[in-house]
Amino acid sequence: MKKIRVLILSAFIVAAVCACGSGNGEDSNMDVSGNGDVNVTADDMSSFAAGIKTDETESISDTEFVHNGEIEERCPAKYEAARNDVSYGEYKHATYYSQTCQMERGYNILLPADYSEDKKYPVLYLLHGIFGDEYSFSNDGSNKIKEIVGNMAADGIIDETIVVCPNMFAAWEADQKPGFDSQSVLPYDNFINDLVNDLMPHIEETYSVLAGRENTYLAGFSMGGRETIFITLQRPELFGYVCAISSAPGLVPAKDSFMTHEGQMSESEMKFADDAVEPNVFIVCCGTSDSVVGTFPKQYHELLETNGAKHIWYEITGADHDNNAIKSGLYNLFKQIAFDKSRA
Ligand code: FER
Repeated sequence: MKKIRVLILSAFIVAAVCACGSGNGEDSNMDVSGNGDVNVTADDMSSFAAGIKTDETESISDTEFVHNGEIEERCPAKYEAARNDVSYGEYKHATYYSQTCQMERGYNILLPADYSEDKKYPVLYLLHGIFGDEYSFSNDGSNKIKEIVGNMAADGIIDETIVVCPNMFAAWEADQKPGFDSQSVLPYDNFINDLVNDLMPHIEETYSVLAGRENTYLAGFSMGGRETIFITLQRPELFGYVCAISSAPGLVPAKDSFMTHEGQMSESEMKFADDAVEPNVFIVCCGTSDSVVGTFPKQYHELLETNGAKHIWYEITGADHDNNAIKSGLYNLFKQIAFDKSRA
């Protein structure tokens, strides 16, 4: 199954690149519309949602944790490996009513194993990639989210943390479907409204969470990384710690092999408002071998830098559009949180 997914995705990427280069798309998985945009009809797009599947054979460095502000490109084995003496949380599915979408919507929540109403916890909102839903991360054990958050808390590096995995496709009509064209990505751009006005209030009412930006974190992969940057720039007062991993194009006008992007904002708008409270930590990262979003995350970094928006940029040598990037981003986000809070 893993190999089939990789094959379908690889074939899709090659076909999309060819379709763009030649100006025609006659592959059976493709339907290239008159405006040059690509509509995906392949059934299994889960590799986009949560990253290209990797065989877990790569050796990872394993040094002692050092409490400093340095980025480590790879998540150390010590933090992604399941330990016998640590109890990990389990994902639970639940729903909330979204005024934004006018419908009941689902999310998965990873509560610490010993979650108790007597304690209060920080919350990480974690956004999936295109074609994904609230199961994209919870159904993929190889992203090691449970292990990374559980091990770092067990070692006392971070506080026990709740992870919320929403469905980022905030459609307002039942027949809207995700795809590679301007109309089909609008529900992703609408997620900011669902998150801020519906999901966050629901989480804060339903679970024992710590309020405020110091305790509210945002991260996302690919399409989720793009929306993470968008939401952070729009509402920096809500999120103190942010990580955008392998972010998809389209935040600013662009054209890639999948589609032409009108852009959610202009290049010069890609910054915080002059009087904004900025996040304490804002990471933008990407693998150096990303076969899906290429150098778009680097372009975002350069624009943020040009426009004076403080952030940390790093690359994960050799990582593709995959869980190596996701593990790295999450590990480094938690490491930065730990270091920043230790200095407070
Ligand atoms: C695009 C390239 C990649 C795009 C989205 C993606 C909407 C997202 C990939 C992913 O989420 O894995 O042009 O346009």
